[in-house]
Order: sequence, then structure tokens, then C-alpha cells
Amino acid sequence: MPEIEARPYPFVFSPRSTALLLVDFQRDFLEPGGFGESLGNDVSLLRKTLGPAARVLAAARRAGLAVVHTREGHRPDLSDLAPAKARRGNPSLRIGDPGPLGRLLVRGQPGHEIVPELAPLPGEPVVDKPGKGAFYSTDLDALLRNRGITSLLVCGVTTEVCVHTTVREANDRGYDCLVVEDAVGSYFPEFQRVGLEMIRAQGGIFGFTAASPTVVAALELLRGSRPGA
Ligand code: C5J
Repeated sequence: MPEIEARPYPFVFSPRSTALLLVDFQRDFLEPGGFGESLGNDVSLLRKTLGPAARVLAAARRAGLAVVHTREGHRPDLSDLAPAKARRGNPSLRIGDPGPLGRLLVRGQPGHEIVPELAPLPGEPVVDKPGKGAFYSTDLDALLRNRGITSLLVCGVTTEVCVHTTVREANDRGYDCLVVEDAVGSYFPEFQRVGLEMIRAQGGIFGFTAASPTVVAALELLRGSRPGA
């Protein structure tokens, strides 16, 4: 079986049962004028994930892995927005309010789009989620299980919020997760460091981590071993 040199120990995986999961690479989190900035964050901190994530995405596509994208956002009438979530954040700007990228964190608005560097290809599922975890109130679990997926390579933003919540949900559902260290990003450098430590501590309590060049190299080897490649 192929493996990736990961921490705390090598991540052994079958390409047929592994998907690349790209969590919430939306303009709302990565570009000025979106939801992330409305909460007082410096969104430029997340942009360094784009190169590594794009290289992992290209390698995963070349290796024939399933690719799934997620987006956090709400229905235009906000009927799926819990009052508690609606009340949080910057009191002068709330989810659903108009901003430079359209209504904040609302489906169909410019800010809800995935950034062009990581745009989904036709046929790659995009899972819209109302919460932080990608399994909560979505069909992600069914979509993965129906394809026989048991392992996930995870990239996305933000490390300690939607990536962590999703990895924890996946772990409890029996998926093996490898988080790509430089292809996940946080507005808080300390949370980035600790967030990754928390995944792989205690013998990989939530999963594994590895840097993108290591992941890309392992995926490129797969490509070489595919018949006709
Ligand atoms: C946040 C996310 N940070 N995608 N969402 O609110 O991590």
C-alpha cells in the first residue's frame, strides 16, 4: 500500500478509497471585504495556503483521487442560520448583511465562491454546509461512503475552526484523516501551530499531518505506478 511520511507515523492509504477534501476555500475567508475580514481578521494570513493547496489539488487530480470541495454559507432567507450563530461576531456587521463581496456568508453571493486558484472542476462535488463541520447537516458522509472512501487528505481554512471541526467529525465517523500542514491556514499563527499539534498528539488522536511537498511526492509516485501512466 502507498504511504505518506506523516506525523506521528506514516499514513498508509489506498488511492481508490482516499479523497482530497478542500474545506471552505471561499472568497469570504480569503479576500478583503468578506466575512473573515468583517470579524476583524487579517485575511492575507490565509493566502499562503493557496500555493500548497493548488499543488496538492493538481497532484490529486493527476493521481485520479476523488476531490470534494466544501463551502460554509447560508440560504438567502437565512432560514438555516441558528439565532446563536447570527448573534455572534462584529455587532456592526452580521451574516447576511451586504458587503463588498455581496451579502456575508450567503450562498450565491460573490463572497461564497471558491477562490479561482482552487476552482472545482465539473464533476467534483461541492458540499454547502451551514455549520463549521462539513458533516453536520450535509450529505458529505453519504457521498463519501457511496464512493467507498475511508481516508481523507484535508486542506482548507481555517485550521482551528472548520478544518478541525470537520476532521473531528470525520474521525468519529471512522475516516482516517491526514491534514496537509501548509495547505491549512489560520488567522492566528499560534492556533495554526497548536491546531496541527492537536491533530497528531497522543499517537494521532484525530489523525495525521504532513507538509504539502511530501504529500505531492507520494501522489506523484502513485501516478507513475498506474497502468498506462
Ligand atoms: C470560520 C471556517 N472560520 N471555514 N469558518 O468561521 O473556518
